[in-house]
Amino acid sequence: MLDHPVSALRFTRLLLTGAAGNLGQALRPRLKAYCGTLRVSDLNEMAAASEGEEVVQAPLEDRSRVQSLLEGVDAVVHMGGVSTEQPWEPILAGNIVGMVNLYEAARLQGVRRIVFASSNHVTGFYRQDEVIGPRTAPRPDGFYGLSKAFGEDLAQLYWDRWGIETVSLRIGSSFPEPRDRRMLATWLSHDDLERLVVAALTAPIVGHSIIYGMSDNQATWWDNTAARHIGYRPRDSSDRFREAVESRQPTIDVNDPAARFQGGAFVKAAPHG
Ligand code: NAI
Ligand code: 15L
Repeated sequence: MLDHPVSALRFTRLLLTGAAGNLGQALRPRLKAYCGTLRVSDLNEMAAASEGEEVVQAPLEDRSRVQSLLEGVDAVVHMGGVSTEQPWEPILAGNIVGMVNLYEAARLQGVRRIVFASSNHVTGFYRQDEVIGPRTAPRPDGFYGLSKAFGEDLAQLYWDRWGIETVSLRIGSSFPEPRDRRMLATWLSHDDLERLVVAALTAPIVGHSIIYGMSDNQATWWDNTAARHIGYRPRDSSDRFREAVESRQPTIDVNDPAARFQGGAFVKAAPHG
């Protein structure tokens, strides 16, 4: 949790989807500093509403419930959906139909900005010895990454056609600490996640911008120069965990696709497994 929010109470009502998930739970107490009312939503049960909160349990694939979900909302932080490689059906429901429902509801309810949790798995089939940027062509590493690429294209359509702004965050690995050698390059601390989401919500003009969600890690595969206008400056780094991670995982097998490609183990995850 940041000590000094850049601006308190900028929004009347913010919607946070995926509030029962890992990042939703991390963001829920943090986002309260930036709005009068925080509406939180998920497919699964969430903690009861505290003061200044509204809790709405709803599946993203239910069009009419998503319509009501966006009523009276200034902006959306969209963390909800399938977050790993899964069979196609739940990905279709949460990440494809759910995204269309969310953007249609935004259009009909007059919501002007969405911060979309995309993923580094949109570009998971670039190699770990390549440095790419937000404008590099997608190379998804599975159905999950493909669904996030769809989400980014949908966001672009709603900007071009209806002027709804989106920042698509290609989040790396946002956990309390990096868990393995790959995450030394992909790690995004929860404090930097908050900085990134707040920058995406408050930057004056974003159109549809794509930015990799990472901390200031010494080794990185992503160059965010093309998204400097968002004003995100990470303040954490995976470097302080390097020694511990490398001693836990002293070697890597360079012939293993999980060590060759940026998507790590996702590049060999069985979609129907
Ligand atoms: P998570 O799996 O813990 O949370 C996702 C939440 O979305 C869950 O609570 C789930 O119940 C909800 N959800 C799933 N399908 C739904 C549906 N059909 N309708 C309504 N809600 C549904 O994932 P996590 O780690 O919190 O990630 C949040 C978002 O950030 C996800 O969209 C994920 O793809 C993205 N992301 C996360 C990364 C990370 O390092 N944690 C990295 C890259 C992207
Ligand atoms: C993701 O997109 C997943 O949601 C998350 O669970 C992590 O595995 C992350 O990518 C990653 O690439 O480490």
